[in-house]
This record gives sequence, C-alpha cells and structure tokens, in this order.
Amino acid sequence: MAPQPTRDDKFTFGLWTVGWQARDPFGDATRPPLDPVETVHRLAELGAYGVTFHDDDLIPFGTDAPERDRLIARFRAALDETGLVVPMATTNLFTHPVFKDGGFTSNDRSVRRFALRKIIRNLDLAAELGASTYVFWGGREGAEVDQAKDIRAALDRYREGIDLLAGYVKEQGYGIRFAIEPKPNEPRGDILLPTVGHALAFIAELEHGDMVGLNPEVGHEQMAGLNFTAGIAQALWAGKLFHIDLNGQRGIKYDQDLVFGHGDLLNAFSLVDLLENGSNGSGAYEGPRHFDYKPLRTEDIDGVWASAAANMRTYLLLKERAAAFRADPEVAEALAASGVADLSTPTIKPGETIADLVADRSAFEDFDADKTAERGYGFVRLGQLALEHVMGAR
Ligand SMILES: [Mn+2]
Repeated sequence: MAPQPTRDDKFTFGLWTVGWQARDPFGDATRPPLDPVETVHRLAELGAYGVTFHDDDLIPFGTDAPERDRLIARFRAALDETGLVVPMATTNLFTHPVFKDGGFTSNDRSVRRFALRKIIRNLDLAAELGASTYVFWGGREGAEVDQAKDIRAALDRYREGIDLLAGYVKEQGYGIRFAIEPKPNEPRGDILLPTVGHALAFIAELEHGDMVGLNPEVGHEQMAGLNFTAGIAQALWAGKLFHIDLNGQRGIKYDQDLVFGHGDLLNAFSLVDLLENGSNGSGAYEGPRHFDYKPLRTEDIDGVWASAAANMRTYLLLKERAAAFRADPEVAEALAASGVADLSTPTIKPGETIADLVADRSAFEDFDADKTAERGYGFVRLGQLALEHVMGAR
C-alpha cells in the first residue's frame, strides 16, 4: 500500500520548482508558465502542507504597486481556500542582469543598496503571509576571476547585509529566522559560503547569529562531493538546521535538482532516518520537508505533477523503511556490536581530571594497542542491513 502524503507530513514546494519552464543554458522553455494560484491548488490536492516563493516568482520584477497588490491578493485567496501555508520565503537576487556580480557582495555599491531594499520589501510580505523562515541563497555572490573579488571585503559586506536585515526583523518583531543556503558553484564559478561548514563559520562571526541558521540542499553538498547526511548531522549538532531543501543529485556535476531519492538513494535513506529518528534518541528535525527540485525538461505538465508526487512518495517510503530498520532486532544487535551507542559515553569520567587520566596506567602504559586493534567493527554488516531495508528485502 502506497503511503499517501498528508498535511501532517509538512511537505512544501517552491513555486519555482513545479513552475520551472525548463529553460536551460542550451535550450528554450519546454513548458508554459504556471499560474501560482493553480500551483497552490494542485499542491494542496496532492497532499502538500505549504508553498514557498521568491519575490519574483509571485510578483514579476518591475511590477507596479497596484498590480503587485492584486497578485498578492489572489495568491492569499488561494492559500485561504486550500489551507496551504507559507512557511518560508526568499529573494531573487540572481535573475535580473543588475545582479550579475551579486547582490550583497556586488562590487557596485548601488547594487548592494538596491539588493537590501528588494529583500526588505519581500521580508515585509513574508511576515504578512506568516513565514517563519527567510532563506538566503547567494547564487551570484561569487566570482570566476580570483583577482576580481576581494573575498574578505565581500564577506564583510555579506555580514553587514545579513546583520542589518536581522536587526530589522528583530526591530519589527517579525517571527522570522534566517537560513543561509550554501552552494559551491553555479551560476558563479565559485560561490561564497560554498558548503554547510563555510556557512556555519560565517554565522559564528555575525552580530545576530542567534537568529541565523542553515537551509542546506542535498544536491549542493553533493556537488562538492560531500556527505549530505553528515553535514545535516553537524547542522543539527550546532542547533542550526532551520530549514532543508530535499532533492536528488548524481555526483559531482552541474546542479541536477532531481526528484528526492533519484540520486544517491542510500544517502537519502540515512538522511530520512536522521530527520525522522534523530540519533541516540535526540535531535530529530521538526521543520518543513521542503522540495527544491526541477521536473525534468523532458516532462509535460502531467509529468510535472507526477514528479511533485514522486518527491513526497519517495520520502514517505524511505520513512517507512527507516522505521523498519530501527525496529529490526538484527539491526539493534549489529548496532550494539559496532559500538555505535558507546560513542555517546564521554571519554573522560565524571569528575576525572587530566591528572587522573595521566595517572591511569590502563589508558596508556598497560593499554594493549595491538590487542585492541584486533577488533572488527562490523560496519559493513550495518551497511548491508541498511541496503536490504532500502530494497525491501527485510
Ligand atoms: Mn539545486
């Protein structure tokens, strides 16, 4: 029996995902534009919980004020009719040519000031629509030529901008937190804050770092050859997993934005297991399960909705498989044999000092390294059990 998505699963989609007309660097659009109002209705029918947007997805760049109000009003009406919520919004600082050298970090100061104004305007709308997360993906914040960008100055400007906006959100009393979305490259040759780790280090330098976390995307970390589940675990460990972008990617290449699970399926399995079950009984993720993918360029509109449904179905299937994995007595036995839970025991005993450790002959002088090295950890058995659960063989 196929699991059916419900509102409680908290599945959300960007307007720009199903609405992508499939224009790529080599070819024209293969699909007509989608009306955001239709998207809201179709997503609601499919069992989604919410919808997210860039300002320009909803209100085309350059729209005048009365038309802007009309577009927002009809979007709100669709939300009210369907019960869909808007948990997250973000700013398009990449499509218009004015942003070709970035928004926060353009070498042109007037562009930086325009970018801040564009963000403030959409932050106000995000607050009005009830969003609790505001994402910053700096796709154009970067360079191709090492001599063209003073990276330290760029990071100063990035910090200046994020702190200014965070201060504004606090002052206005908006219940919004910021989530930075790392990406290593594309569209820029090299993008600032390229990975989860770089972004965490940046957040630590902010004045308002308390309200700034991460929106990591599966494919973005995998484009850098990194293990997404491990990155998410570190983000959870740091208390910084504010939002997540789920999709699929097959190795180090251009940003594929495949359907969730249509890339590294085993990593998708460990990710869902982590998000749903936490580790060592703590740290599960409570926020929206947001899909940031692109329906393949080969698909017609029916294929678009089928791919939206596929994301949710894959997630729910993996969630079922993760529950079965955790409930399997052989898995419990294999985890114990591998000492996975033992890692939660502090290395130093309560009250033990460094002098006590140095005085402990069993820790060094009498420690038999060769004997201890004989231990097999049984990690392959664990990996095989996981694989068999993914395949439905157990
Ligand atoms: Mn992507």
